[in-house]
Amino acid sequence: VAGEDGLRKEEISENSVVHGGIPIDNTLGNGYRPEKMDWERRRRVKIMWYMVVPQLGNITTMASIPILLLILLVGSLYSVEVNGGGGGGTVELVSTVAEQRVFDYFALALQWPPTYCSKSTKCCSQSACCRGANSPSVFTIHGLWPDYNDGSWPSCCSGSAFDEVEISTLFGALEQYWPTLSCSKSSTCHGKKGLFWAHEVEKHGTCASSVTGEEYNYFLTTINLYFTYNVTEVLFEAGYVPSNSEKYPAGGISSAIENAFHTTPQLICLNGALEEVRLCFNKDFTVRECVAKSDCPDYVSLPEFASLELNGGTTTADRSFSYHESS
Ligand code: U2P
Repeated sequence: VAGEDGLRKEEISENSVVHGGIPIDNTLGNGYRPEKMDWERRRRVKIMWYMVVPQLGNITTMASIPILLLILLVGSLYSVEVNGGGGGGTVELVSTVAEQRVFDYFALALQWPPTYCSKSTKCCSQSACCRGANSPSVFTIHGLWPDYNDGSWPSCCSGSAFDEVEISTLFGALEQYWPTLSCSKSSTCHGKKGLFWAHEVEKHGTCASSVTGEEYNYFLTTINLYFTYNVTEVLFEAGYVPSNSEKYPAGGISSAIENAFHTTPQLICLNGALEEVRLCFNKDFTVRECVAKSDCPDYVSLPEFASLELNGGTTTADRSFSYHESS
């Protein structure tokens, strides 16, 4: 059967639907409980002996030796593995340290493409701003971010580098609901330029994996949340529809979302236009308040889409987005 968004949508179980061919778990949201993961997952940090041994030359008093021995003893308590020998004649002491401070909550950041795209003056093949008539006309995903209650967040935690093969079955949904809007390629955590998806999963997904699981599950969890908390539908139904002439009270937009989802969103604006709506969740995906406050003026616009042009006139309206083009 056709879904409201025109995509194929068929019931496959009580709690699951297929959106655009992607099975989406509708149990996410208030009832969703991810598998308990190992919170104390640890990362290995290599301490090379050749970094430690030169320091011995600086130790001039016999009194320092017990201190050094104590340091080595404490270090060995943390050690899980000692790789001796090695071709280079160095002995490698491998110790473990806590991977990251345990994060407190998630922020689901959704962006309004017309506002985001208004920042850009140039077009490129990977940018969904340049899809002409097919450019996104709904809030799209920016990211699912683990956050701390003090307003900061972890980033670029240990984990595998982005592998597009892992999420190939999600491409349809990702291109539509998590499109790349920027032409300037994001920097990834590995000092390279890469896809928007690579940037988000490497910067944020690696720090969320204790709850979401790794890459594929990070994307799937995020898409599920996005469908469960349909901000576009809530705002359009409340009369907050795209317009280049209307201004809407930011408080009204906030209240519409609060009435629907029982949490106050964080609104982010750019030059008086709504750019992002962020919803916050506990780690069991029940809603909660965000820590950061909205930065919008009292009245905001929700601009209509103005398509950008690719290379002086040719829009990408009839070009299908290829993730390979930006890699
Ligand atoms: O808000 C500007 C950028 O800061 C990063 N951010 C913000 C809030 C938050 O809770 N977590 C977080 O990571 C985002 O960086 P990005 O993912 O775009 O690299 C956000 O865009």
